[in-house]
Amino acid sequence: MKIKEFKLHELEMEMKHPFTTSFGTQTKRHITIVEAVNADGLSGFGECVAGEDPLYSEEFMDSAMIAMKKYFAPIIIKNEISHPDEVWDLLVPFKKNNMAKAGIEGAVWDLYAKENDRTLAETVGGRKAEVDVGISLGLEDTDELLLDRIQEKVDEGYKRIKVKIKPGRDVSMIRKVRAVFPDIPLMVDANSAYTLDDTELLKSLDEFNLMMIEQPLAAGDIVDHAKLQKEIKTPVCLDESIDSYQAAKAAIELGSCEIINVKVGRVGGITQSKKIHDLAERHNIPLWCGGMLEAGVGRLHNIAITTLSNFTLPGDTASSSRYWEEDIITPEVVAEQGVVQVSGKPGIGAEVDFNKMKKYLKQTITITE
Ligand code: OSB
Ligand code: MG
Repeated sequence: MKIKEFKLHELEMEMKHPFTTSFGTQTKRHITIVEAVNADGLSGFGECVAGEDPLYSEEFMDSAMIAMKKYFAPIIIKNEISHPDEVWDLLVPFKKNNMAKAGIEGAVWDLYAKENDRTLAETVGGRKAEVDVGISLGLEDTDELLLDRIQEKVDEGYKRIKVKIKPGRDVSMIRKVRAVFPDIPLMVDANSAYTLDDTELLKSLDEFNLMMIEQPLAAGDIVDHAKLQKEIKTPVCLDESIDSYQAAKAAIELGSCEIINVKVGRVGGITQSKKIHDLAERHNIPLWCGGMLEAGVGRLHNIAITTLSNFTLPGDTASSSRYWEEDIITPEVVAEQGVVQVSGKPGIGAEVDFNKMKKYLKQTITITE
């Protein structure tokens, strides 16, 4: 396949509700939609999930834009490729910048699937016709507000509820949640807010029958996570720590986690996600697909990857309406009773609606031969 040009559509989307984690509050989302166009004028779409600021990881939207424009798009245009797996090989001399790489690679995967008239899910090797989803709830100002949000999402049928925690908003808050919702599938995500000095506190979460605790310690603390997992009963799930196949291998070998959250952007794309998937499956480590407050294109990529066999736990790919008044795709992603149907249409399975996208568009940068 030959890519003739890439278009980088920079969007700014207002979120319906602010989303607060231990590292900050977000009220709008800066997103780059990557469009790969072939000689016949057929387009494939990817989404770069880098955040506004380098708070979740070292990447941020402006850095990713430069990396895509200056390095990654030109090198893919220059080379003829026979399969999207080759994108990683072409980009691997450039270190890290995984979300930028994944944005470019995702557009190539969608185009490849469309050229072959197959769904993206089938193309990556997935077999499921539907996927289970949960929802991630940010920190609220009061426990009462959080309880209301949980009730709303339980009523909508989400398969599990994830609650953000941070020091001072942890044990007593979760105790209240469990008092009101004793039986819901519940997990917590700390986004690296703790250290091993907090082991006793983290151990006290064991009494709440949580499905897992996501990323309690810093991203680089793969060794400390192994120590923590030995001390606590609640399964540790790693998010930020798993930024490569090598990191996944280290975490599995050291026993740093019992579960992995795969984010396509964080690991550098679908090819790397598949490699981590197969490794985890061989080691009986279940996976789920995390989210980065994606617009529709990223959501559909997440759904496609979730159709792989070892994604056995509900992911964070909730309905488009979770964050957006109006998403940029038609039809939007809709979860019904916590289940999303996988589209049978080629590629990501929905149209990118340029009329809708126009409302959010800041600029489009075109990279050609
Ligand atoms: O840690 O999983 C995370 C959002 C932005 C950055 C990091 C995380 C999250 C979420 C929300 O938890 C996931 C989503 O709904 O897209
Ligand atoms: Mg997380």
